[in-house]
Amino acid sequence: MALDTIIKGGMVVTATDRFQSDIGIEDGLISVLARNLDDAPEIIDASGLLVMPGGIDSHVHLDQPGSPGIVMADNFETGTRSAAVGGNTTVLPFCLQAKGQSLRQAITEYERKAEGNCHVDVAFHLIVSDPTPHVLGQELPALIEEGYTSIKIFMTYDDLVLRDRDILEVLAVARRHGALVMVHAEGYDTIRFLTDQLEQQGNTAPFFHGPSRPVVVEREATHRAISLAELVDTDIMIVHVSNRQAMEEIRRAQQRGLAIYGETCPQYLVLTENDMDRAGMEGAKYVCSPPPRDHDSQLACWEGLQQGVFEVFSSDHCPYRYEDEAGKTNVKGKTSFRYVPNGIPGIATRMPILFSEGVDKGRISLNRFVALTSTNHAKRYGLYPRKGTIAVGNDADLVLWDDKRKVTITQDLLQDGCDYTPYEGMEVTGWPIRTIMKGRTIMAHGVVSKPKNGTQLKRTLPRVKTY
Ligand code: DUC
Ligand code: ZN
Ligand code: ZN
Repeated sequence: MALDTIIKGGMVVTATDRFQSDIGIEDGLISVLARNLDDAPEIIDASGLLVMPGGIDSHVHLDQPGSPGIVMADNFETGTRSAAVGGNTTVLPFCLQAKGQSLRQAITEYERKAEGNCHVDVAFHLIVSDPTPHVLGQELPALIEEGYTSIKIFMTYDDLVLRDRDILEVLAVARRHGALVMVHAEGYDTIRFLTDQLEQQGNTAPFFHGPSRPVVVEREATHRAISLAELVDTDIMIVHVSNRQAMEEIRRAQQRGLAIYGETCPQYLVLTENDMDRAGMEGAKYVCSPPPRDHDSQLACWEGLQQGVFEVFSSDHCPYRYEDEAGKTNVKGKTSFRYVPNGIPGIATRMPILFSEGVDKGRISLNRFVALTSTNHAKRYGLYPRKGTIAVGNDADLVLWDDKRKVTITQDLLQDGCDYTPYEGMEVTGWPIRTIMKGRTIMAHGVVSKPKNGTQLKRTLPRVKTY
C-alpha cells in the first residue's frame, strides 16, 4: 500500500456513524480507514476536527442567462470557488434550455462554460422549458441514458412555465427512462393576477415580492404537481419548499406511499418576509422564489428536516449583484419588484448555517447533518457511493470541520462573485477548515488552491431509497 495522503487523528462522521479513525488516500480514493496510519508523503493533522463527506449541493445556478440585461454574479470559476470555501466538493448546477433551443445545444454550451473552470466536481440537471416532440421523444431519452438523470421544470415564469399537459408529458418521459423530475411549485396565473393587482395599487417596492406569491400560491402548485406525478405514477422532488402548507402536502403524499421528495434551503430557516421590508432597494437583496415567509414557516421547515419530509438541504445559490444595473438594482427593478431578479447567493454559507442552527443548537444530529448536506444528494441524484460517504474505494472528498469555531459571516469571506450576502453579520458556530477533493486539498483556512481540478460527472439513475 503506497498512500499519498493520510488524514490523521480526526473524528470521522458519516450519515450513520461516528468513529475515531485516520484516513489513508491513494490515487484520489479512500484506501484505508484505520488507527495509527503514519506512512505517506503528506500527513494532514485533523486532531480535534470532524472529518465528514465533502458537501454536495444539488441545487445551484451558475452562469445561467436570465432576462435581457440581467447577468448572474457567478460563473463556474467563482461559484465553485465559493463552494470549496463552504466545504463542498460537488455541486449540481442547472443547464437551462431556452425556448426554441435544443437540449443538446444547451448542454454543449454549459459544458463548454464549465470545462477547466471548476474547483469542485460538477454534474448538470437539465431545465426543460420547451418540451417539443423532438425533445421528449429523442433528446431527453438520449441525455438521460448519457447520465443527465434529473430534470427541473417550472410551474411559473413567462420564459419557463409548463402547462399541466406539458408537465404530464415530461413526467411520462422521466418515468419511462427512470429520471427524476424536480419541480418549481408556484402557480403562474395566481402570481400574475396578484402582481398586476399590487402594481395597480402602487405597491411596487421589493417587499411586495412576498405578497405577490403568498403561501397559497406555493401550496396549490405543490398539490397540483403531486397530483400530476400520482397520475403518471412517477417520483418527483419538490424543490425549495418554504412553508408549512407545502411541507404538509408533501408529508401527506409520502404517508400515502407516493415517492414525493422534498428539499428546503437556508433562506427558509433564517430569513423572513421582514427582510424584504427595508429602505429603498435594500429589500431586493432578499428577493428569491419562493420568498422567505414567517416564523411558523421556519419551524415547519425545521420539522421537515427533522422528520424526514425533506431529504436534501440545498443552497439554491442564484446570485445577482446588488450595486449593479445587471443585477438587483437594474433600472426596471427600481420601478417594480416584478423586475427584480429572483435569487440569492448561499453556496458557501449553506453548511455553516445548517451546522450552527441545526447541530450546534440541538435541532438535528450530526449524522442527519451529513445526510442532509451530502449523502442524500448523492443517493437521490445518482452519485452514490462514489460520492457522499466515507468508505474504502470511494472518492476522497472530505471536509475537515471545526465544530467549535465561531465565525461572523461577511461577504469577503465567501469569495463568490456577488457583492453582498443576505447573511452578513450572522454569527455561526462551526466552520470548514479544509476541503479535500479526490485526495487533494482545494481549500485550507479560507485559501482556495489555484488549480481547478473539478470534473464533470455523469450519473446513474437516481432510484435509491434514502430512508
Ligand atoms: N427558482 C430557483 O430554483 N432558483 C432561483 C429562482 C427560482 O425561481
Ligand atoms: Zn425554482
Ligand atoms: Zn434554484
